[in-house]
Amino acid sequence: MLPEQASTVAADIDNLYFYLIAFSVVATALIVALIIAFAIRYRRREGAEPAHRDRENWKLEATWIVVPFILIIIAFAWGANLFVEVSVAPDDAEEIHVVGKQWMWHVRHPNGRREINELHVPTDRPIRLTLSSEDVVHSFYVPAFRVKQDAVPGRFTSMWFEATEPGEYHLFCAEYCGTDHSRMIGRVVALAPSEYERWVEAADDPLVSAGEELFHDMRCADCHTGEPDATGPDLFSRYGTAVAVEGEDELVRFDREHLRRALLDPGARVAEGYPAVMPTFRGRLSDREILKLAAFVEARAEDE
Ligand code: HEC
Ligand SMILES: [Cu+2]
Repeated sequence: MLPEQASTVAADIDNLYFYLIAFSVVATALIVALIIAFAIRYRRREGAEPAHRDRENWKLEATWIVVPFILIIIAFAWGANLFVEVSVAPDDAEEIHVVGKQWMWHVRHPNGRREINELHVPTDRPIRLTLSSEDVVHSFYVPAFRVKQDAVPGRFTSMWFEATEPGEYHLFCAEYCGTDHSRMIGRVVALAPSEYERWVEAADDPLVSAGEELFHDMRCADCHTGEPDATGPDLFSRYGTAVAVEGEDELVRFDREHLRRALLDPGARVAEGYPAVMPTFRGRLSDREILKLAAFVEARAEDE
């Protein structure tokens, strides 16, 4: 019913939540039941007007004041305690910078490694994210960790978590931020600490990261999502292979040159089975930018 619990605070937060729900359900049921029972029992009847009687029952009065009071104070103390725990990062937390921008997340690791719409973190180590925004308010939300924090332009905010289970988790923008808000999604990849070290130390080619940013900025990612129902083909699985082109018997090799031609003259070679809706980027992309895009597609293709 709930997303998996993949951080140190997730179980505590769920337990508090269940406690509040249980309290509300029991209190509501009790009140509704009493209203109905009293309405029937003391309804107005012909010839049987109930007489007014003064009755005092201090025990009953004390019970319905003291019991809910204690239950609510428990919720308050528990919630305040948890709130402080979730708000204050441990001193030894590792700091990662995250910048929200319509409509993507830029991530920068302590050693300078960057990524987009993805956040790699080690498990069993507290991580503090320092968030900011380049344009409007976004919100960094990882349901499996039970953490969410706004990224606000003109100021830094922060959040922290400690992942407990290696795996991939959803990352959502949880603040409506414009047209493509619903597509401002990504993933958090929790790796065992040794694997994270290897990942973060891996060479980060500036050409590739510039290409990745262009890929998002030029909206390539809108059509080339990699999903089976996407408008355009999955470039990363096709790059380096021979692909079928409309109206040609022979397959053509998907290399840098094919990519360049697809961008500058998309109508000339249309991938078989796809509509010819790829816009031309002639005049909108410089040769250098095409090189960056090619470097990114090539690097991602090698990863897969
Ligand atoms: C409006 C949707 C759309 C956008 C935006 C878009 N493409 Fe495409 N792209 C397509 C479609 C559909 C095809 C397949 C038909 C074709 O080849 O013309 C395609 C084909 C391609 C191909 C050839 C793939 C193959 O397998 O033969 C490449 C390379 C490519 N696109 C790269 C890009 C890059 C890089 C960008 C961003 C600068 C981009 N596209 C933006 C829809 C899009
Ligand atoms: Cu957003």
